[in-house]
Amino acid sequence: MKIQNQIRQSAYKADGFIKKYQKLIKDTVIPYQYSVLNDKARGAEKSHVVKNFENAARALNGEEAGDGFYGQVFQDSDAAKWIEAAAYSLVNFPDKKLEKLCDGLIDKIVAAQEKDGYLDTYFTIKDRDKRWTNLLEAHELYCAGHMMEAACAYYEATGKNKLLKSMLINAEHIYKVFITDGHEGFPGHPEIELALLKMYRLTGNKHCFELAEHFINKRGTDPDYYKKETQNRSWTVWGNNANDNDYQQSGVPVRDMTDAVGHAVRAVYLFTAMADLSSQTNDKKLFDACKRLWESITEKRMYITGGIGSTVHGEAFSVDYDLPGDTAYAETCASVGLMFFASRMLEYEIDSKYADVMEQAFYNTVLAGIQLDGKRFFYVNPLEVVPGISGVASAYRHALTQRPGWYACACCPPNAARLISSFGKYAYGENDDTAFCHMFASGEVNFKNGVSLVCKTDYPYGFTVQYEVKKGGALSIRIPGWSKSFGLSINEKNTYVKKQNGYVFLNVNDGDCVTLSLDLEPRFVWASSRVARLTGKVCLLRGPLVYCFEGVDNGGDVLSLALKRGGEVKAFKSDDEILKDTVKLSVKAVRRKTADSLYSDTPPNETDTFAIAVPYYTWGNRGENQMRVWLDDI
Ligand code: FUB
Ligand code: ZN
Repeated sequence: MKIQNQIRQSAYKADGFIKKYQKLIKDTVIPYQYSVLNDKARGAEKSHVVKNFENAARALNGEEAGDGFYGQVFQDSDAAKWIEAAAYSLVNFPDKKLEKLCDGLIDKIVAAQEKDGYLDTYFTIKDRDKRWTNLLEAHELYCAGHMMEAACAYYEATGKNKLLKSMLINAEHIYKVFITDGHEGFPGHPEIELALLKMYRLTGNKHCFELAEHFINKRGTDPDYYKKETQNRSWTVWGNNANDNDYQQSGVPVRDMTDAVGHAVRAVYLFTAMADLSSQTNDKKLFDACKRLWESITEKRMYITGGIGSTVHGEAFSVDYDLPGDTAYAETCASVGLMFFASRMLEYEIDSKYADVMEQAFYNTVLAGIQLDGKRFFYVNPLEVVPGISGVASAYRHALTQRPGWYACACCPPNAARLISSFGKYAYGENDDTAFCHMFASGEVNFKNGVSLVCKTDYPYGFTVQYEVKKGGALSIRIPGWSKSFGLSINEKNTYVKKQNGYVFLNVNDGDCVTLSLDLEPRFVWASSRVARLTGKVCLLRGPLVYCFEGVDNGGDVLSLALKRGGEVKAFKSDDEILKDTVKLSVKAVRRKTADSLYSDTPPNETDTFAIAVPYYTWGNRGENQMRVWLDDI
């Protein structure tokens, strides 16, 4: 079986929309996050993550551990994700100063590693005897996984192997604990599985592979494992319910899983590793489980924005068709993880449905996670907010109307940063024979089959994609499921090519110019009537972008707006400074003005109007106001 893989980070040099975002990450997000990690960002939640490493190193030297440990039990992972984002960014935009900052932080991290290879500041500072006694809650394997990913990215970016060496030693330590010495546990929060597989790909280290396989296969084989673990310890982090096998995806072995349940980020990180392992070992049973889980998510449990996790309770999936917009959780990390999952599914099976979702999650929820100026971030991504209720009333407290500067639980901001910086890995894929274009991203890309292209497009606002072929060969391009029709020309000659699984397969020559034209018309989209919250509602999309209505464009009130079915929709360049370079939509609508009283027997007074919609990812950038993705359809 020929597996399609992600391209190397250095194989893609971005231009256009993606380059602008990667520049924002480099110029603003990475420096800002570095200042947060060092507790130098004014007005942001305290992080203390760098101090935690310094204090752990002190403890290892037999000194007092400074001001001790502060933060979440998984605070170390914020530093890891920052290094990973910085590493990708160093490939995009070489920068000696940033590299020095990374080297300095890596020195501090490695200094906090214990002699036996263990690395986790929470336990090194607080209580070394408690290591590996609380896999359910304590995130040791999760933190190790993130640090392994950072180590791989930094080695690939710079050739420097200090962190990689240290994480290989850490992996050996974990191998000893879980395989040689037979610890019965498996990760409470999956992450290390996908990271170990990355380390294996990079270094060929067999223990990394075995350990990943072990953790994946072990999960769910003893549904009582966490119960026993909890009984065997006298301490807890949050008092997690050890019987909630859905929450931690531990009730059944992975090959028997059917529905996506529990904590959404944990789920998609696990499924990513399962998909990766299935393609590396050609394990059809495992891949079939991944397919069932994929269908469970994308056909019954995913928001139109590519957000997942319908409930704040456990940051989790709930049940089929339960997709409330106003109380949605739809964590930014979960959509990042969904992209990981999609990308690994493509390795086993080329099918455009995976890249369609990858794109949906990216252009809507992941980008919404970052304010347009790169300084504020959403953790939760609701599809409707009403100031005064959202972020205030108890059921809505998590659904903020504005992005905060940082979070006490800061998993999302660096996650979005690492994803955007490595966008090329998701947009382009390859095997020895074929170059794959899964998403449309301007810039130059060089594949291992020898194909070299320059892609030119204004995507996601322009729907012509041009590939100038510098070196020819086998090339496959995805035709997005949302595009009702498409045109393909080679050297300006219309060419008919049949789609296979949503891709066209071409053989291109040096100097060819391939042009793909996609549907630019805005689309009305309705949800299945099984989604109780969305009956009678409609939303607007153009290309991959979901649109939403904000008060600021609509006289301060979007709650009284309804859309006219089939009404003309006009796309126009945004006239406003903050949303410059975006395209807004104007659509025929009705304003339904009600009486002032809470209830009235006077029907609303209806007047025709135009409603203005903006891309969902840009919402909340112009002050606090109402926002709605779905409006009544009349
Ligand atoms: O537990 C680590 C991370 O913090 C999770 O992935 C997020 O959902 C948040 O709970
Ligand atoms: Zn998060």
